[in-house]
Amino acid sequence: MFYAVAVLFLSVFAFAKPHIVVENPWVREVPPVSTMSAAFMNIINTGDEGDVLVGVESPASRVAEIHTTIMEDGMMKMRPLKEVKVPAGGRVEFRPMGKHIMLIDLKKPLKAGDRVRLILIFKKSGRVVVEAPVKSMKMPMH
Ligand SMILES: [Cu+2]
Repeated sequence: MFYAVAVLFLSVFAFAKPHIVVENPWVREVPPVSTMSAAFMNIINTGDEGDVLVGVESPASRVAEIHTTIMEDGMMKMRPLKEVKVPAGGRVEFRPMGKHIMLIDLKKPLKAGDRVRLILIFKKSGRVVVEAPVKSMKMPMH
């Protein structure tokens, strides 16, 4: 009985924590001559504390960056982001024409059906590993 009470006490008063869930990750198929691609996903924080995405790594490319897309002088441009906040109970969408993970200097071409490992690095949750399928999408790059 004392044990049950102690466990309840701990679960109620444990430190608040973020809990990161990654939904629907995918990577855009690119022509064999292309050395860049982009990855997309929804990042959801079901925890009770905010977290921050601070970096990305992937064995598929030599560099991976967090980018956003902005309109400037009537043109779409990409900008690197140092971090992306994912508030408690919040959801951040990475999608074409918006935020994305830029895979730069691909080690080999990405074909539909391939899988790409992405390691999302969060300030509090640490490294979250995602396997993202490569999908063909007839859409503009960003
Ligand atoms: Cu980009």
